Amino acid sequence: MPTSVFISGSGLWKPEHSISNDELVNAYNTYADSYNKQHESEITQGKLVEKAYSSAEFIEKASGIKSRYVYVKEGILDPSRMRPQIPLRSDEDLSDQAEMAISAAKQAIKDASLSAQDIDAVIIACSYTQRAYPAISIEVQAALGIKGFAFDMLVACSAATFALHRAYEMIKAGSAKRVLVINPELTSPQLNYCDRDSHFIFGDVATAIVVEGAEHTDDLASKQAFEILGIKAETDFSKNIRSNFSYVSRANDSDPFAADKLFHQEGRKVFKDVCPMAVEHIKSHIKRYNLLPANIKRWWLHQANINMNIFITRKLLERVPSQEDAPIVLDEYANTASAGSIIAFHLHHKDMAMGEHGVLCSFGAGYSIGSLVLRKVKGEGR
Ligand code: CO8
Repeated sequence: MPTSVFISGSGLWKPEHSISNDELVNAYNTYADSYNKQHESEITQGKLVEKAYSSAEFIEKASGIKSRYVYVKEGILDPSRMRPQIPLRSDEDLSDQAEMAISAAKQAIKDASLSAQDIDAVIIACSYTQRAYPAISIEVQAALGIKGFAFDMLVACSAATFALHRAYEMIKAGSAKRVLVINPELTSPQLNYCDRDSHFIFGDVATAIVVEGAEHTDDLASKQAFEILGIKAETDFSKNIRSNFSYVSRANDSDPFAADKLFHQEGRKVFKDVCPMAVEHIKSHIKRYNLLPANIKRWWLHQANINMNIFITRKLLERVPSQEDAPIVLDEYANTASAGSIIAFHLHHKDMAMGEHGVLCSFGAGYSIGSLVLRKVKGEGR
């Protein structure tokens, strides 16, 4: 059984299309005008509420988001549609999510200096899978020619960290040697582009990480590696971030595409509830390894809101965090659900020196919080 577990490679795939705040707001405001005109009499009678305008300035100030990548742009900015128009694929074709996942996975495998045949388990971990079965992970496993086993798991914002936890445990238990954790976050089909409170929040992306066990870092093919010192997970039920999308809608005789079936949240409440939870969670986790916040070189935090991340790292460090302390990727990527902290890790770890520590942490829907304490043990750095 390997004595230690390492992250030896990472990958990031982003769609070729992006939407700026201005583009999004223009489309929404045109839609709002047409909605208000169409429902003028109900609005005057107080039966319906007038749709207020969205604002690019509000979005950037409230969230730090300037732009987002989208898998398919067509349809989203059409005021008469307000959702992406993703062509239906046949059962013979690779699914959209498998295709996204494979692009990120290939990069991660290459980054770990491995080939697909070296992997023996695949986890697809994200907020939604586009079908219930067969598992997207098994489709990816077959497409990459990986032996062993694969499964899908959904934990919303914490899917990626919770899957890394499972990979760590599987390696420690000896049930797998090298695990590929992939996060194809196809969020745009679940976003309510007709709701100004949430239309700006999410973007599409796929991330991947290779987790492997070894006795010594010399046994790893990869040129760089982070040892996973430990894992910590926490959940506390809350209805404040919710999607009621369900296969049961058919039996409920309810509209499967109604607003409550799409992402919706009480953003303010989430902010207030989750920030203190995340601070306490991280403090107690790093304490296990006799580390204090000042000993952590990098914070790869969940990317939901810039003000949330500043609040959390400020409480931890007792000073204003820099981009080097806690990288923010929201401006370019927006909230990519569970992939956010992995994007931050992927883009911002190569410069770290040997022996330096970092914390990867997700927080959000559930509520759920998942963290990993990492130490750089192989590779070039400063
Ligand atoms: N333009 C202009 N004004 C707006 C807009 C807009 N687009 N949206 C809201 N406003 C208005 C509000 O109506 C409100 O007006 P009033 O004061 O008249 O009521 C005013 O602006 C202030 O609104 P808020 O108090 O809501 O503004 P906040 O400063 O709280 O910012 C945020 C809103 C950005 C949503 C913020 O609350 C936030 O980010 N909170 C944290 C939420 C969070 O972390 N959520 C986790 C997300 S879930 C997740 O990560 C994974 C889920 C699974 C994936 C789902 C994929 C689809």
